[in-house]
Amino acid sequence: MDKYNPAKIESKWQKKWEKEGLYKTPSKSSKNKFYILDMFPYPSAEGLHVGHFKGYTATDVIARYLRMKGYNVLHPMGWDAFGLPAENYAIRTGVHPAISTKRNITRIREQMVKAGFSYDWSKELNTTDPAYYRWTQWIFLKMYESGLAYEAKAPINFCPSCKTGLANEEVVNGRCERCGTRVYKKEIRQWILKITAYAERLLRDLEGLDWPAAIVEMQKNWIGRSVGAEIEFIIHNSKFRIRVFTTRPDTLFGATFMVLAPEHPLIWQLKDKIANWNAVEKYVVAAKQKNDLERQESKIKSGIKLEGVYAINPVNNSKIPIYVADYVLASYGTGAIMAVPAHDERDFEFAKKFKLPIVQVIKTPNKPQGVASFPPRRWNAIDTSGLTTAYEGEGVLVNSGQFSGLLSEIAKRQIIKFLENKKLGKKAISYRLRDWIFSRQRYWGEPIPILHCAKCGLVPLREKDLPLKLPDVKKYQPTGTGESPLAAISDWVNTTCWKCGGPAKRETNTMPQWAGSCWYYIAYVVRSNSKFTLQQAQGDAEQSRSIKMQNAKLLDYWLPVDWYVGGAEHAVLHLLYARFWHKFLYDLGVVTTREPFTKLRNVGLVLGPNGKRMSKSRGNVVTPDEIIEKYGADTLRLYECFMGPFDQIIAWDPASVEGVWRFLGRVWNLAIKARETKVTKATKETKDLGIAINKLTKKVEEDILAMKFNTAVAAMMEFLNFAKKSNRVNSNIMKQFVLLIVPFAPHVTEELWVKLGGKYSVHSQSWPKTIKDLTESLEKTIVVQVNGRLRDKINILGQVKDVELKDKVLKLEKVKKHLNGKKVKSVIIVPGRLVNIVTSQ
Ligand code: ANZ
Ligand code: ZN
Repeated sequence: MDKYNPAKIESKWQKKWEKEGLYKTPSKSSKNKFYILDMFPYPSAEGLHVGHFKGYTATDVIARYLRMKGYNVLHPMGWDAFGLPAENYAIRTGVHPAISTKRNITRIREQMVKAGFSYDWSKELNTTDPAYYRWTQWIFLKMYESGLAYEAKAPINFCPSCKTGLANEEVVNGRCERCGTRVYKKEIRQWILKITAYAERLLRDLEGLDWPAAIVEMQKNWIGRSVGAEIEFIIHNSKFRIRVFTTRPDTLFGATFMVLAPEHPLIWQLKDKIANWNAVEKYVVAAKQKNDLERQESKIKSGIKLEGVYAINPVNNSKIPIYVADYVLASYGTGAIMAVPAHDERDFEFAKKFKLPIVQVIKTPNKPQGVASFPPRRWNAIDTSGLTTAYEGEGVLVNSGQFSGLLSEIAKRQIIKFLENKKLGKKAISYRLRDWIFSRQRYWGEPIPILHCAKCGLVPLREKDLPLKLPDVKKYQPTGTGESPLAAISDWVNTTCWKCGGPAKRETNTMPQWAGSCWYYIAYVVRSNSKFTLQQAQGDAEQSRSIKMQNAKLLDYWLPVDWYVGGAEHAVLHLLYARFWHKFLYDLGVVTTREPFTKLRNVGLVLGPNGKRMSKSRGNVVTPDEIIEKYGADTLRLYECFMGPFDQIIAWDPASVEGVWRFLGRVWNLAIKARETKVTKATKETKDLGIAINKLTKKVEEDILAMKFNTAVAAMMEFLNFAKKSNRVNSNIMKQFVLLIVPFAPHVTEELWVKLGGKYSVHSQSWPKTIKDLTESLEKTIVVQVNGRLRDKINILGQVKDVELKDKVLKLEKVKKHLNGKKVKSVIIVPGRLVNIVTSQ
C-alpha cells in the first residue's frame, strides 16, 4: 500500500513552490493586507534549534491560514547580522566576520526552507549589507540633523571583557548582558541618541497596543515617569543653589538635610567653601568605582558631610546640612535630593547612621483619604509618633506651618504654588529613561557617518557619500583604549573634509548591535531587488518624486506590522529602540503610523528533553535538522504546535514527536481509503461526520487566531479517531480535513490534496467554509435524462453550480448520442437528483 513517506514528498514540493514563487507577496493588491513578522535571528554559527522554530512555525501557520482566508500576507525573513559573536570569532580565527556570517546565513536559511516556512525569500535582507546599512546610516544622519544624535563625554557602563561601552538596557543586574562581566563606569567620548525626547510619546502610545501586559509594564517602568516638583535650595552665603527633584513636595518641612551625588558638579564649585575638602575628594573618587546597582543596593549607606556649607529650606528658612553620598545617583532627576528621613527609607537609614534629625510631617488622617474639597478641609492626624521606620505613605500634614492639616494631595499643589511665588520651585516630571549610548568601540557594526575636521568640527557625511562602508582590517582585537579597531586603519581614518577640503578624521566608533533591527520591518516593505529606498533625495527630481510616492504608498499599505512574534527578552531593548526610531521616522514623514507593531506575542522557551535550558555545553540541544531527517518537516512543525501553550516554557518530548508522526501516517492512510469510499446515502453516521468536520473547522480557525495551536492539533487527532471508526469518509470530507491541516503540515497536505483529486496547489485554496447543508458533503448520483428518458448516471461531489453541471452532462457520450444533433431547448435540473435535457423536436 501507498505509505506516508515524507522524504519522498517534502523536498519535491519545496522545490516546486520555490520555482513557482508560490509565496511571493504581490506588493500591489486589492486584497486586505496582513503583515506577520518574526523577530529576525542573529545568524549564529550553531544554527537554530527547535526552540527558535517554535515561533517561526507559529507565524507560518498564521500566515498560511490568513492566505487561505484571502489576505495579501507579508511574511518575510532576514538576518540581524552585526554583533559581537562574529567579531569574537574573527578575533579567535582571523576569519572575516562577513565570511563567517555569510556561511551561517546559508546554513540557517537552508534549515528554514527545509521546514517549509512560507517566507517570501525575495524580500530577504541582511543588516550588514551595505545597501541596507546605507539607510541605517541615513536615519542616523537625519537624527543628527534633528539634534537627536549628539556627541558627549559621559561616564558610561563599560564592560572590561568586551572592552566596549554599553547602553543601560544592556546592563543586567550590574553585569554585561552578553558576557556577564561586572561593568564599571568609564568616562569616554560617546555618540548618544536622545530617546528621552520621545519619553512621553513612548509611554502614552503603549495604551493602544495589543501587547503582553508584562512587556507593557516593563516598558512603563523603564520609562519611569514620576510627577512631582523641582525645588531650589539656596546655599547659605553663596550664589549657588541646589536643585532637587522630588515626588513628595508635601514633605518639604521634613527635609532635614540634603544629599548630592558624588558626580555632582556643585561639589567642585563649592570646593573653596568646603572645610574638609581632602576627605570629600577622597570619597568622591572612591564612589565613582561602583556601578549604579551596587550603589543602590548597599544596605549600609556611606557618605560625607560638606563641612562649612548649609542649604536653606525654602518653606521655613531653616539651615540644613549638605552631604555627598553615593546612594544618590548622578543620572536621575537632578543628581541631588532633599532628604526627608521620616518618610523615605533610604534617607531614614542615612539619618540614623549620621545622627541627623528625623521630623515627622505626614501622619495617617483620622478620616478616609482622598476626598478633596474646596476650600480644603483640615484634618486631624492619628497619633503615630515614634517612627521605627520611614512612613512612606501619603496622609495629612503635621509640623508644616500653614499647610498643616491638609491632605498630601492638596498640600503638594499648594506648596508648589508657594514655591512658584518665591521663584524657588515648580511642578516637574522626571523620567527614569536615559538617553541611549549609541557608540561601540568595536569593529563589526555600522560605521557612524561623521567626520571630525580640525577646522569645521563635526561634519556629517552627505547623503551621496553613503554608504560609508566598513573597511577590511587585519586585526579585530578591541584596543581597550576607548577606540575601535578601525582607528588603526589610517588610510580609512584619514580623509578630507568635504566642507573645507582640509584634513579630517573619520569617526571610528560603530553603531550598537540594536541599530539594524530598528527599521528592518520597514526595509522589507521598501525592498526591490537588492535596493532599499526610504526617501530618495538625490538624482533626477522627477524620478525621485515618483520613487518617494511609490514608497509612501507601499509603506502606507503595509504598515504597521499587524502581528509580531518573538522572545520576551527584548522587552526594553529592541522593542523600545524600534518604537523610538519609528516615531522619529513618523516625524520625518517616512511612515504614517505612530507605532510599528500593533500586536505582539511572546513565544515560550523550549527546554531540552531533560527539562534544562538547551545549550551546547549541556549537550541537550535538539536541532530541527535531526527531527526533519527522522520524521520530516511536517512532524516537526506539528509537534512544535502540539507541544503545549504557545507562550509557556515546555520541555521537548521525543515520545510526543513520535505520536505526532503516527498521527500524520494515519491521516495519510485515511485519505488513501477515502479515495475509494463512495457514500451515496445520508445516514446518521454521515450526518455525524458532517457535524464533526464542521465543528473542527471552527475550532481550528479559532485556535489558530488565539495561538492555541496545541488544542487545534488535539482536536484534529480526535476527529481522526472518530472518522476512522466510520467507513463513510469520502474524498469530499477528507479534502476538507486536509485543508484544515494545511497551515500546520504543508507538504503532506499538498500531496494528499492532489491524490484526492484537488487542483494544485492546496496552498492556493480558500479556507473551507463550514458545510451548511450536510447533504453537500455527500457524493450524489445524478440521473441524466434526455427528453424524460434515462440515458446515463453521474456521480457528483459536493455542490456543483448549474452551469457546470449542464456543461458536464452535455459532454457525456451517451447524451451526445441521444441528442443526435438536435437543438437543446432547455435543461431542467432537480438539485442533487436529476438533469433532464429537453430538445426541440
Ligand atoms: C523627597 C522625598 C520625600 C522623596 C519622601 C521621597 C519620599 P521616583 O518615584 O522613583 O521618581 N530621588 C530623586 N533623585 C534621586 C537621585 N538622583 N538618586 C536617588 N534618589 C533620588 O523617586 C523620586 C524620589 O527619589 C524623589 O522624591 C527623591 O526623594 C528621590 F518622603 O524627595 B524624594
Ligand atoms: Zn572641514
